[in-house]
Amino acid sequence: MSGTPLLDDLTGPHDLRKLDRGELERLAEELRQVIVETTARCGGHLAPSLGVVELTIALHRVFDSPRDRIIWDVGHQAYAHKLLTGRREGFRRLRRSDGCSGFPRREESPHDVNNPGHSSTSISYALGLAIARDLRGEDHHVIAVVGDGALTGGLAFEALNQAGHLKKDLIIVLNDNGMSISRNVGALSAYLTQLRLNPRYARMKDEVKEIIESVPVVGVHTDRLIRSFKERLKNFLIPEFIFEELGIQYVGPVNGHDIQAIERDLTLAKTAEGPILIHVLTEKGRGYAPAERDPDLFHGVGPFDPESGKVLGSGGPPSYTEVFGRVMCGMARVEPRLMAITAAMKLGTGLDDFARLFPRRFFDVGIAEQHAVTLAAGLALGGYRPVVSIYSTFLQRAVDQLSQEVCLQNLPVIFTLDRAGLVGEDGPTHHGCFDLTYLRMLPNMTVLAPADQEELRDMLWAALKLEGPVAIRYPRGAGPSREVGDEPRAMELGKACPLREGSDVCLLAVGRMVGVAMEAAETLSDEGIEAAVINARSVKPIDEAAVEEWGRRCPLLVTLEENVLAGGFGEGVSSFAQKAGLPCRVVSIGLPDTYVGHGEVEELFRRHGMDSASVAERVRESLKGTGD
Ligand SMILES: Cc1ncc(C[n+]2csc(CCOP(=O)(O)OP(=O)(O)O)c2C)c(N)n1
Repeated sequence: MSGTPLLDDLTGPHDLRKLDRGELERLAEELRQVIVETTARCGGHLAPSLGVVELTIALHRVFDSPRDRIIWDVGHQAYAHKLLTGRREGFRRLRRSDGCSGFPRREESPHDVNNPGHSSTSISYALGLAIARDLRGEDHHVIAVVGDGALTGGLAFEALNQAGHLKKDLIIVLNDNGMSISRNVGALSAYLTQLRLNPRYARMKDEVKEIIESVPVVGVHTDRLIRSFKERLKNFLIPEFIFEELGIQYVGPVNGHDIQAIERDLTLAKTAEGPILIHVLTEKGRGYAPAERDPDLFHGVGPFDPESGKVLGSGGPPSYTEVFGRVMCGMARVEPRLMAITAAMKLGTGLDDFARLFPRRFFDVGIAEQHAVTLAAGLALGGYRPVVSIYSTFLQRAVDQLSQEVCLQNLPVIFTLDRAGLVGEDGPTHHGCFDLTYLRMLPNMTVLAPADQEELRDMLWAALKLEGPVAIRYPRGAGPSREVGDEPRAMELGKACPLREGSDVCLLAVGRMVGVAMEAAETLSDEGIEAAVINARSVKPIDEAAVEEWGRRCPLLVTLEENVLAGGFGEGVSSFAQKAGLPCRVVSIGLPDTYVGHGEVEELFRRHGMDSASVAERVRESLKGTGD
């Protein structure tokens, strides 16, 4: 690796203005070098960050951050921004608990305006900040940097709608690389491609505008006719009018790897009145061949060999995601009504094979979780069996649709929530810590959590037979199953599964916590404390018969879940135990009422008293209090 003299000398973004053209290009190379080298060690969002290196340099040269406010949508592309704003040291331990977050964080730097992670929020934030600025009589700029993928989210449109109406000074930088995580989808994406690929529009638009405006208008009736004709002609010839019709000036497209060209347009935008959108064309993964070749894989990637681009540590037991994808294909072969829906996460949710094998039964709706759930409701009303696969954290977006559109009508929709529980390095915006709470509260919903990948397979097949909504949540990565065959075992939904006998304490565990409970039970056994372990499997309904039985056999019932305690499994068990008048004490172990930070999963488990040693200790302490 060569050195990074220019980056080493930077004390802050203001120093960027001292660099000449050649130096800026070399700085871009240095930034790429550090980003590749760091993500190769720590994992992270490589391809999105490589794509915006020149854009980030230009933004920090033209604007005066933190006085001017730069808001990154999702925030996964902000690595160059971090490096240019004095975080070189923390960046070395990117995404580790003692290093920089992988996303902008207000607590990390005054240059980070907000704490993003979920998509399509930047224009709303920016509009709010622009309104606040005007009310306070301030005069700084507000800039939202939003990707073409993020623009497929309904929230972005809600913000554009109001921005065009309020006419506040606001700069929207559309970072268009044609990619969401995978290739972007939808009519809007096709429209942007048209703008991108057809330079004719850029060349012609001024001429066309001039010609149309010069057509004379005479008489009221003719006036209306000509006006309408002019509008249609404009829309036909100059498709960027979609933004202009919304009241947002459009500039571009501009080459997103030409610092000077971007600076020209950004400088122009500084003097514009009202909202303005600059269409910047970038290449995802730019400057690192493996990421340019495979931007999907390098969107968010674990550690890899920087020379070859080979991802390290792949292979091994199948992940829950892989098992889900495989079972979906198996179920689709025997159930012709089965449909699969993803919200821009085809790869992440394991639906790539399904999409290839059953293209007419697969829908990528873009980053539109609310729509995904409602689309499923429509398909279910139409007689189909949709499976909606969304990460636990992103399904939070659609809680209202889960309630109103699915549960209220008791529709047979299967939800699979990948990345449930702690996800580790991506941190608080990405942990799936709330799903048991927001799913449990919904009438008609069945909520399941497998303890291993084989159980996931069995639950999916069992869920297919249910006539109402069912949600299955499982963690990131692999579980204890080494291999998973295709043939499902029969599973009675709603029944817990005893794994270990014991009469001193009963550990009633959900999902990944089953393994932790088993380990804790072994430790306790060595000390003469015999713990029963039950795999709860079903969080709703709770297996009340099992709770009753074990609550009468043991003086202490300990629930374990990878979810916040508020409204979770433990609360459900406690309230049942109280109602049934069980003689046992109930102690609940789960995540606290705080947002858990970023870091390795094992470390986060330890920190929050969820590893087997902490669980064993909690049991010892609690037994002291039972009086036995
Ligand atoms: C609500 C929500 N759903 C899904 C995601 C997962 N996600 C992260 S980045 C991304 C694609 C974003 O594409 P784009 O905005 O074009 O940015 P790019 O990565 O191409 O730079 C998705 C789907 C998310 N962050 N938030």
